[in-house]
Amino acid sequence: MKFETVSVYGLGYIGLPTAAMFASSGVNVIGVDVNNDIIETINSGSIHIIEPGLDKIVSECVVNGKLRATHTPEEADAFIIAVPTPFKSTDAQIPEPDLTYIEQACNNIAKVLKVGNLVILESTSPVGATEKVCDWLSKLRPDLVVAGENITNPDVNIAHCPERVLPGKAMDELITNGRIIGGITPQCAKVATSLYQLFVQASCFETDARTAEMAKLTENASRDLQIAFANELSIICDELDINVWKLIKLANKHPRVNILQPGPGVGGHCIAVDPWFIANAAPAASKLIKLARTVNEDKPEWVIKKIKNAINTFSATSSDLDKKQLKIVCFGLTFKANIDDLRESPALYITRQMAKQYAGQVYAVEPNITNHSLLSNELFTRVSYDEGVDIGDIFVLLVDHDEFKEQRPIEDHTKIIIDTRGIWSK
Ligand code: SAJ
Repeated sequence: MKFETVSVYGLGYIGLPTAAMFASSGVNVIGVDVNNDIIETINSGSIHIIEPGLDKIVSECVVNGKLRATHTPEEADAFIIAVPTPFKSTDAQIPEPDLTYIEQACNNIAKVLKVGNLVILESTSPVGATEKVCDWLSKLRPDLVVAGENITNPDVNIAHCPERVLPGKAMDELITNGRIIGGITPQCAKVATSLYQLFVQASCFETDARTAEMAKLTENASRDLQIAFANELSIICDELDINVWKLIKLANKHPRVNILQPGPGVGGHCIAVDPWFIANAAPAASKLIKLARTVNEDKPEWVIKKIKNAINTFSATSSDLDKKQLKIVCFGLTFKANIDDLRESPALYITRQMAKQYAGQVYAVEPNITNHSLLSNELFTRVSYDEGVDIGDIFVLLVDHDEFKEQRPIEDHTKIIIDTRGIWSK
């Protein structure tokens, strides 16, 4: 099948890099988004997110006419849905996935769908979501035969091809990562594979849609579990006065052991979310998955308790004036190293909680957030690395940005250091 035009719904962290990849392989790409600011930014050749290498490709493809953004659906050969799948806002113990954005994308695609089209769901989705896409589209377009079980030669092929790229390395990983291609039928998977082969240099592994949905959730749940193990170890080692990073380095010398790194908690919009999609679908059977989530969700509170203990230690040996002038400096606010993404960041949560309780005494160093309006209404004060080092009494290392590894470590032994990432804990 020939793909001359591809339309990508949702121009965020996944949709825009994917749209840029198709456009740079010579396909005409129409990006569709609900946000007018995003549409204007892209049509002017710029981007609204930070992803190394993306700005150059977008600007080239906009100039050569291969990529444009709009909020109105237009005809295309293939449609890719890359919209968010958040939780419903309920008080349920296990959060429930919200497929509203996928349904809205289907409503729009249905307006321009035609015989021979391919529709791909890339958004991380609970098991069964791709079948729902088939149901929605066939109800909206009864004149078309939409892919489904036992339907041979449908007018519209449908597949789930989950995105699996690491933020910060998306442009490389889009090309070099293997793809899981879950067709509603084997024929749908084949058609979808031929689309991704336009730019993916690694293998495309074909399977059914439900297995592909579960595979993506499984990858992130597995990482969550491994991080939970590292986080639990860090708490145990703190009680036993053992350096957890040295311990992990030693244990990892075993040929079959590969423990991940502890941190202040798990952030981002993937690993902290996707395991709940499994737990929501099979609550009784997902014991370990739920427990790992709880361990990782509790870690920021443990760090806060550590900081409060440090404040008490400082206060026990200080004058009333020194207590009043105590300054806590938090290093890093993003959800992980060397990115500008604050979504679900445990570092930001910890800094905000401290700033609420110690008004005027909390400072933050974050070299990667240059857009100051993003953190303009915070109760903490932003300072440079050097200022932070000069003014602080308690230093809390929350994100292992390269800048923090490269710059001078804090040498003054009268200061208290809480290093949640192990880069200063020598
Ligand atoms: N983290 C640790 N210790 C570690 C590794 C990570 O505390 O050893 C923390 C990070 O600091 C961060 C969080 O976990 O707060 C998540 O970071 P990450 O680098 O593990 O993952 P993400 O969320 O940036 O991207 C993940 C990736 N999934 C896997 O590696 C299995 C990526 O490939 C997915 O495409 C992405 O989720 C997604 O979009 O689903």
